[in-house]
Order: sequence, then structure tokens, then C-alpha cells
Amino acid sequence: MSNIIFVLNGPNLNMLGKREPGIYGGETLETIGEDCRSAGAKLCLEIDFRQSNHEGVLVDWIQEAGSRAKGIVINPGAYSHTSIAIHDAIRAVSPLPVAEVHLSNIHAREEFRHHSWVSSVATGMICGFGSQGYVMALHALAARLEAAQQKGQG
Ligand code: CA2
Repeated sequence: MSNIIFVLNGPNLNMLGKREPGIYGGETLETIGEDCRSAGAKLCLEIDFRQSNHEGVLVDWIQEAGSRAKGIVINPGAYSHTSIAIHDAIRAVSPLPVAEVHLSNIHAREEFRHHSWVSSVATGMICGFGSQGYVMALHALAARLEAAQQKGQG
């Protein structure tokens, strides 16, 4: 079975590269997707890269990952700070490994961004390294998958 990783992106991330480059960098979401696919190819991961502005769509995709994927990388955008539905969806696919990623360091920004409902149910969280965080997350999931497959659990 192939090692499919869903890379999910939440609201407004389709605007990357068009506005606020000082906070989020100059890369577009399309080039982040290309970075993920080329890192995935080296790590023997098949990348399914998606973006939605809608909370319920992200919940549907997390549920779909529960049956089709070996892991999730998710940047839930502003839903990180508000969404119990995404928190519950991630719990529901446990023990599927989930890496939460933020381009910016959410702890160095406004107070309302300091709490994420996703972090407590994610396997781990990377923030503040820009688009490189997605590639770091893929490396972390690949290492975990490799360890599980060696133990016969993958
Ligand atoms: O740092 C991150 O990756 C965030 O998840 C980005 C979210 C923000 O709400 C989170 O607190 C942290 C924002 C998504 C991107 O929003 C844009 C808005 C205008 C122009 C470009 C991007």
C-alpha cells in the first residue's frame, strides 16, 4: 500500500504570496505544494495537497485521511484557534499521526493566536519556519512511518 500523506491547508492560505509577505513569506500555496511533492518523492511519500476555506470540508478530509492516508500535515489557519470540530475530527482518526504546521510563530503574535485547539490532539507542532515547516513535518512523519513499518505496525 502506498504511503499517502494528506497535506491540508485552511482558510485564506490560498492568498499566500499575494498579501502580507512580511508575515507569511513570498511563496504561494502552489509553490509550497511543489516543495511538498518534491520532498515527498525523496521520502517515498505520495502527497495529496489540498486547501479549503470551509471548516466542514477540512473535517471531511481529515475523516477521509483516516481511511486512506498514513498521516496528515495540517495548517488549519485561523481555525486552529477556534475549531472544536477540527479538534474532534483529529481525535476521531487517532492514532493516525498528525503534524500541525504554521508558517508564522503563533506564540510571537497576537494573544488570540497563542492557543491552538489542534496542538493537544496533534502528534507534534512546528511553527515559525515558514514553508520549510511543511517539509520538516514530512520528514518527521516519514521517520515515524519508517519506525512503525520496521515494527510491523505500519
Ligand atoms: O502562521 C500560519 O500558518 C497561520 O496558520 C496562518 C493563518 C493565521 O490565521 C494563523 O493564526 C497562523 C492565516 C492564513 C493566511 O492568511 C493570509 C491572509 C492574507 C494574505 C495571505 C495570507
